[in-house]
Amino acid sequence: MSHQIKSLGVNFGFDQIGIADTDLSATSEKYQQWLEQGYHGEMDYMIKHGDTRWQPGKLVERTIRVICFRINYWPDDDAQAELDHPENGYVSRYALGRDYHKLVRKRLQKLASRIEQMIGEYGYRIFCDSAPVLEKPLAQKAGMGWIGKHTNLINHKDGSWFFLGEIYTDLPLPVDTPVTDDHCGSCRRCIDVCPTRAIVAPYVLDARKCISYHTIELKTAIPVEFRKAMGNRIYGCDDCQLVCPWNKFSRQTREIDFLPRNNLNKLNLSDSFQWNRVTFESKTEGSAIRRIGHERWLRNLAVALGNADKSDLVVDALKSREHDSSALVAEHVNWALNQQLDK
Ligand code: B12
Ligand code: SF4
Ligand code: SF4
Repeated sequence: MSHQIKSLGVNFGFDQIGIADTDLSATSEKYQQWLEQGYHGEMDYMIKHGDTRWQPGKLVERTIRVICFRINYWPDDDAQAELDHPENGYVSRYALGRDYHKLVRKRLQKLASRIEQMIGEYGYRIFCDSAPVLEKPLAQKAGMGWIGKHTNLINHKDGSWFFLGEIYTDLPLPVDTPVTDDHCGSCRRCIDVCPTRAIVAPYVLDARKCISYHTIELKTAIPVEFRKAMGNRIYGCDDCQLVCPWNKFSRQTREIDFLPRNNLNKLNLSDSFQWNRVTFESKTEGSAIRRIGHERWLRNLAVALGNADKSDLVVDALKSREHDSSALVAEHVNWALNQQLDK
């Protein structure tokens, strides 16, 4: 049955499928220490749900196995060139195409129903980034890779440009061999390249310092001390993965829905700062970017414009929103104008 499920998974477009048991006791202590340090910042949902996070059987009754899935999203474009182009805004490679939450969940639901057609009724629940699920430790147990010093899961063949999803189930499937080796060795490129020094120790990320957190999760003002370091990153950050030697040989995703839409990989900052709410929603339709909303989009872009090379075009774009009705946007525009004038 596990062979059948795995080949079904491949037919559904997943790049790897592995099976893990539900013993996450090795992770729970580290997770709690991480919370105690306050590294989760304003992500209050990380505190909720108590021990259901490391006891899958408590989250979904009778769960004894977790079928883990991995799907590559690397678009195989010149990400570094985009990052080096200060007039353009850099969007994380994961967010250029269709929102993975929707795509992965829909696909896992279909797959779970197909299994039901094959074997009859069984207990299951699907997840993708959705609930108190320790996706990386589960995938590591399912034999898909190791957690690198940048804290993403790395697969020795495919690097780290992939999403994770799971099916919790009561089926007594045979488990795969966990990856126990750490192939980071003495490398520390991700730690050294991080613009905001967010990887505070190998394998430990302080989310409060991470640009991905600032541009996507944080609902309030971006702390001033991180704004310059943000550069032109307007949605998420890829630097720690771009330098990782394991990503050198990443293959382009097989999923055309993950390829860039609406030129989101070539966004001119001044132009996209003029988008009104309607344009923002239409340009980001179906994309994960839409989740942050127009106001936070403008907040992020204002910071990037402040960091752009000095130009009248940039100053004019900023001035057009100097008195924005959103106090959040207006404050970031003000900061950005001061940056431009200081250059
Ligand atoms: C919260 C969250 C974030 C937060 C915090 C990130 C983090 N590292 O935890 C923020 C907003 C910063 C974030 C950013 C990103 N995220 Co995110 N995120 C999550 C989420 C929802 C939970 C992760 C979690 O539980 N963190 C809590 C801490 C405690 O976990 P941890 O850092 O992994 O720590 C573990 C290990 O490092 C280890 N550990 C800790 N200390 C020590 C010490 C030693 C000595 C050792 C050996 C180990 C060790 O144990 C810890 C507990 O398991 C998951 C989805 C999910 N439900 O799992 C996606 C997820 C991890 N994110 C994902 C992605 C794609 C990203 C970004 C790449 C997006 C982007 N381009 O901007 C960045 C990457 C930033 C980075 N360097 O990690 C993918 C990762 C896929 C992969 N290949 O691993 C996931 C799995 C979503 C998905 N379904 O695909 N994310
Ligand atoms: S995503 Fe960016 S800011 Fe966050 S740890 Fe990686 S390099 Fe640092
Ligand atoms: S850059 Fe080096 S240290 Fe960081 S995750 Fe990749 S191999 Fe590990």
